[in-house]
Amino acid sequence: MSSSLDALNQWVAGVATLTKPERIQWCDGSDAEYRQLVDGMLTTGDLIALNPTTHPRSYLHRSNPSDVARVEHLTFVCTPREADAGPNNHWMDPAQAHAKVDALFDGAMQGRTMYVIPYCMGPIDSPIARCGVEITDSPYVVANMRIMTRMGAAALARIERDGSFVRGLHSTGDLDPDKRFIMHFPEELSIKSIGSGYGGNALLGKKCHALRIASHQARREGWLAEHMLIVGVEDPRGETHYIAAAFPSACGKTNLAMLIPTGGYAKDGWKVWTVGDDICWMTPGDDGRLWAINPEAGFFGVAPGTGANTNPNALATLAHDTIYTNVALTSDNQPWWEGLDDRVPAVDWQGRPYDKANGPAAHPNARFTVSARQCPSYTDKAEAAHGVPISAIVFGGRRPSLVPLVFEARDWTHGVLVGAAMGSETTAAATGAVGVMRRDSMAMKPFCGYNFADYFSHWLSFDKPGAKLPKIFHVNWFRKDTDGKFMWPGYGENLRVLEWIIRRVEGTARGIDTPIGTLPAPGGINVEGLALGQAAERALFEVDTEGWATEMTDIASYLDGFGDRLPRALRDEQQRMAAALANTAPRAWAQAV
Ligand code: OXD
Ligand code: MN
Repeated sequence: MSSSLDALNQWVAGVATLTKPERIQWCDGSDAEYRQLVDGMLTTGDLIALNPTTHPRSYLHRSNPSDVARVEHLTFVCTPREADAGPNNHWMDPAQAHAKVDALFDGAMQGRTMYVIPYCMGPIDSPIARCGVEITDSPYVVANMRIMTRMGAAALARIERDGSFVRGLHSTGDLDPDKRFIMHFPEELSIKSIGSGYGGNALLGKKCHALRIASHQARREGWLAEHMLIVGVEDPRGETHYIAAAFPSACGKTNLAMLIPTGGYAKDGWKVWTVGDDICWMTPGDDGRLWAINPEAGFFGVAPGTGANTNPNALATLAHDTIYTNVALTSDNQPWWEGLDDRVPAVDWQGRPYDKANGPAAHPNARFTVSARQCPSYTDKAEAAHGVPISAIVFGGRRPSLVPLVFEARDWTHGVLVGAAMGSETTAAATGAVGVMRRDSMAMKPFCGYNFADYFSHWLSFDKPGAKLPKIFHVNWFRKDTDGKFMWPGYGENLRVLEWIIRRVEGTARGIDTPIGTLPAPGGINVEGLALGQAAERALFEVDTEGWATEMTDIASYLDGFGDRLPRALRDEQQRMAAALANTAPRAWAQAV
């Protein structure tokens, strides 16, 4: 037996001694195993069968109402030195963290089945893919991991070949929020999560492995693990550019990844291909370009807001074989959420008869888990071992004011600053207040497994001789007018912005240089048929130099928080931008557009 399988067996035995399960089940990822798990959960009530005519083989899971989102304040990066975790993470000394959670894991699986899940993040034969093993006492987690990862026998065979794997230990514990911890030990390639059954806290292949542990690993090995969707945009000539875009949680990554061309774009033959909706692993290829894979095999998407007008591809994807979490039900047992349609639900996400006095029928962070292969726009290229070449990187957040619809960074270093300075309003994907503006560098604030200052240096290090790096852009779909209404229609119309991005990459679209970057030249973005109105057209394409000067001061103090560890080049870039803004007459750029 190989040494990695020996190590795996020893670890499983050690965990069993600690957690004392009634039985151990090694998961093979087969259909029969999935059926058996689902049948078991239907019996215990962990799953509720949905209307089999409208939603074949689809189920609802209701989580404990105290356990519906990621818990950033209970999520720790446990590096031997606190400074290595950085001000962007909560830190705990590894020995103390192990002791704290091991005490909670002691006997935690008594009377329960302990599942051992070998999984692969990425196509099973991809050199960019990495494997892990999750041990859990939650059959809901196993069923979700089967959809979200390449799980079972093939992954175990790869672990044997690779000789190493990430160890993830999970137990739902007693769901007491005071005994809930999501601990990461990047240097040990291990994760311990207890007290939550929620996806981002419990499906350890996703945020814990594919972002926090992988980002740490990627730094050491020279690649990038990012909170990005990957989308292919094919123009009428049949040329496809792949774009990787980082938006914070619940800011439209799934919608952009599944965009459907409408109007003239559909008529002219534009096509959009989905590679991934949440996570992107990128590595430099022999040709100097960045090549990317989606390490996941499914979508764990936010249901509210998903409808026929916003994301028809998602609706088609959800037609069958889907696990829903915390959605509402109609009287004939169909899943329902705000934004789906105008039916009135019968039962809310907590199983109570629907009463609007109790708030939304579906939890705002209600989710669907579904295989990517069910998505009509999913492309075979997502299964390519070497990945897809990335032409453009896009950053963006929810910015109701100031930030224009789109701009392009001057060069890689400026682009890294644009990503590092990203701000966004918080959403329901994590516990805590919603709608509060915070800096969320590269949309990785909750997910970077090490000090952001070192992460920025790592990003900068890709700019070296021979590199053919993607161009970097920033977008903002969330600009609001004085009545609080969105100025840009978003969704399918975002293809207009992607077209400009692609044309910039090809060198055929004109732009205007401004102190914040290059904006579209007048007429550069096709706004035909949108009836934006003059005020919106102006605001979406203006640079408010005074507002940006204030923004730069705020960015400077954010960067100060990283002290001496912050790379000099990033500080210089910020000062260069601030000086350019100071030397520019107020609103000059708005007039140019
Ligand atoms: C997610 C998140 O679940 O970012 O994707 O919270
Ligand atoms: Mn996410």
